[in-house]
Order: sequence, then structure tokens, then C-alpha cells
Amino acid sequence: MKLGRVILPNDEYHVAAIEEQAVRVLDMSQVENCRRLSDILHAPDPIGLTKFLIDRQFAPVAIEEVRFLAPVDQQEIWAAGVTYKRSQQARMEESEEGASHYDRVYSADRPELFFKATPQRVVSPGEPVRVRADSDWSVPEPEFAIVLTPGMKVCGYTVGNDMSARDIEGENPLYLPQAKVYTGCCSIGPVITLGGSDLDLGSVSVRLQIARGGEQVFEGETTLDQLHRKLDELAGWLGRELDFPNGAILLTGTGIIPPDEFSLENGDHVAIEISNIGRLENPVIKG
Ligand code: DO4
Ligand code: MG
Repeated sequence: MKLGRVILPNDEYHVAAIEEQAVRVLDMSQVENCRRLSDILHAPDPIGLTKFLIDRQFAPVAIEEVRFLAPVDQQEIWAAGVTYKRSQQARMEESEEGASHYDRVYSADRPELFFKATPQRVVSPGEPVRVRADSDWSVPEPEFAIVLTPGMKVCGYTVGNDMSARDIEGENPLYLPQAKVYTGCCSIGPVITLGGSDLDLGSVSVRLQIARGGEQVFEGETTLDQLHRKLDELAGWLGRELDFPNGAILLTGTGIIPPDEFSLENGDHVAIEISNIGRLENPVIKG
């Protein structure tokens, strides 16, 4: 079962269940205190509740007719780092000095976790993500994202793009917040697939495609069994000394990094596909 936030052709906003080819509008007024997408996500039985809320008076709308908004309402977006060998290696190479912290965090008990975006700062599917004007070496990071309840239980999955300025992070690790958090730095969506932490990670592939002037300039793929941490482990560390009354979305790190000579340019197009979970596409602007 997939859920999303959509704008219909008549400009109406709805929370909706997303089927293969059609979008089913939900009638949230049927349940008291059920107003937002996250009220469904955090309910004891999100699948049962979604089925109950489907508005049968409303004809299904074809999927290509709706515009998807980022499936986030009140949740902060956090990210885990150096959770794949590829990320550890690339970061050690890009660092001007003292790269051993990447090596150590990869195998340490405590993972790297950082704040990525407020919900208002998340870019919707199809809207532009940004490269900072003061970065000459930036990449998208295609990441499997877990949706967490206020009790830090995994209730769904989506696709995330953790845009990163490699030159700024490489110059000094203390610049990480500037390399990672800026206007247009994060896109999420298009939908949330309901599910728990028992997902068979080996069966899920993540693919990144970058196009420039209509030509593909980079393609990379990995599978989630390359993720060096368990989903519950990451969620547990995130919620250890911080409460999330509105739940949270946690990007679980990148396993795909383009070669060092590659940097995103103005006008590029980024597509991130996670099998059975979704395809997130955004144009890129620089500056
Ligand atoms: O250590 C810096 C950030 C790492 C990251 O974002 C990733 O591995 O995905
Ligand atoms: Mg990342």
C-alpha cells in the first residue's frame, strides 16, 4: 500500500492512496483527529485505516494527472552517513586531511547521524534541487529513507536525495552542515510505501541516473543489503536522546557516488529509483 500527498487537476489538495495506475482520494473527515498523512502513518494499523478512508464517491484519478508533493508534513528529516563501504572510501579520498574519522565511524557502534531538513525545506518531486553557488563539486546522494513513528518504529519507506557539496565537506569535516543543509538540498518522494523494519533488504535495488542535455552522463546501482547498519539500529540511535512527537524521516546513507571528476551542473536531471518503492525525479539548478 502506498500513500501520497497530491494536487488534482482541479488544484484540490488531498491525501491519497496510490494504486498501480490510479490515485484514490482519502476522506479524512471519517475519523476524528485524522487530518494529515502522518496521522495515518502513526496509526496502529495504517493499511486498514487507509482502506477504510478511501472515498468511494470519488472516481479514481489517473496517476499522470496528479502532481505529487513531498510526502512529509510535520516530520524533521535526518540522515545517516557512511553506512556503505562506497561512501566511506569516497569520503576518505575527498578529505584534505584527517580522513580517519570516516573509517572509524563506519565500524563504530554509534552511527553518524545528522539533521538534514525541516519539512518546509523539502523539495517536492519534479521541483528543482540546488547546487550551492559556492560549490564546484556537488552530487546527489540517492538514499533509501525510512519513515518513523513518534515511537521510532519503521512504518514506511520512501526515496530521498541527500544533495551534498563534496568540496565543502572535503575541505573540513566541520563544514558538514554547510555541505549538507542549504536551500534546495533535499528531495523526498513521490510516495510512502507502508511497511516495517522486516523488509528483505537484499531484494531492494537503488539506482541513480543523471542526464545532461537529454544524454545520460552517470548511472549507478546498488542493493540495500550493502547497507552496513540495520534499520532498527539507525532508528534506535536517532531516538536515543531526542524525542520526535511528529515522527521523523531518516535517509539511510548513500551506496552510490559518481566518480571524482563528476559534478552536477545547472540543468542536469536526477532520477533515483528504488525498486517497488518509487522513482524520484528532480531537475538541478546551480546558484
Ligand atoms: O559523512 C558525511 C555524510 C555521509 C553521507 O551523507 C552518506 O554516507 O550518505
Ligand atoms: Mg548521504
